[in-house]
Amino acid sequence: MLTLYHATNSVCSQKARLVLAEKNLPWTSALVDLGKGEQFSPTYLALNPEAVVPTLVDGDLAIRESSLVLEYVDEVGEGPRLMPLDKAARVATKLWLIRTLAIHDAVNSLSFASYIGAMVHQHRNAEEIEADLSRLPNPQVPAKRRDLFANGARSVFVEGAIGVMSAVFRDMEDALMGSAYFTGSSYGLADLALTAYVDRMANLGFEGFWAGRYDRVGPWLDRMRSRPSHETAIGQYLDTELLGFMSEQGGKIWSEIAPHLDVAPNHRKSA
Ligand SMILES: N[C@@H](CCC(=O)N[C@@H](CS)C(=O)NCC(=O)O)C(=O)O
Repeated sequence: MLTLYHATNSVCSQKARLVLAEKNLPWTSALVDLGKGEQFSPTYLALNPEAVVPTLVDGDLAIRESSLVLEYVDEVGEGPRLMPLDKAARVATKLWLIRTLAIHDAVNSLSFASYIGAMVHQHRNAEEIEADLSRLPNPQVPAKRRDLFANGARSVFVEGAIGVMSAVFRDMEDALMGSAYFTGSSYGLADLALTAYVDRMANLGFEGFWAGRYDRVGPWLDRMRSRPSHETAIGQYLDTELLGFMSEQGGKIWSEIAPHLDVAPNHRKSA
């Protein structure tokens, strides 16, 4: 039996739960409460030294990195493969999976500049925040978080995130030209991997990245949200209070984001 170490509202955990739902595989849930610092327990660090979720455990194999989890579950699960068989579609899928590292970093910056930052400041004082940051194994992460906590939407990381996501939505629109899915005529791993990030952007009230600019992204998100896997993997873990908080906090920084949407290199509106 597979065991998934995951957190309720983490985008990478959502990806892992989505693939388990799409492949209809049974799994044991091991929730890791990031707010309580459970990711730093010696038991969890032995599975995932980066102290991040998700980790999928299959026997004595611990799989870290959500994109690897997607590929692994797709391979071990029965039923139609979510990794396309067509060579070009497979390359395109792998490129999107690699790109999710940058997308994750950008969505993480936008989340910390808005609702996560607000949540942390509601529950922790400055000393506690520093103590939390000092436990993070990757020294680049505290530097980034300090900047986001101090500068919010004016952080250089938000500026970078806007550029990354502007280019991502432009390329999504191009990929959706002529097909309902990112890598061909059927739902695949690229659609699955991107769902959690676009869903988070919409929950933060950042639909302006695509609405009125790229006509195919909104309907694609609606299609992803109408799949039963969305409720199983994402919807049931989000309560209305949290959704309200996310959109309220996202709304507070949107006016600082919107004027910069065209900073993506080679930005162009699709015909
Ligand atoms: N590249 C990793 C990123 C994992 C990651 O950063 N996970 C976040 C949640 S989405 C996390 O565990 N953060 C821990 C923390 O904020 O302390 C993956 O895709 O699995």
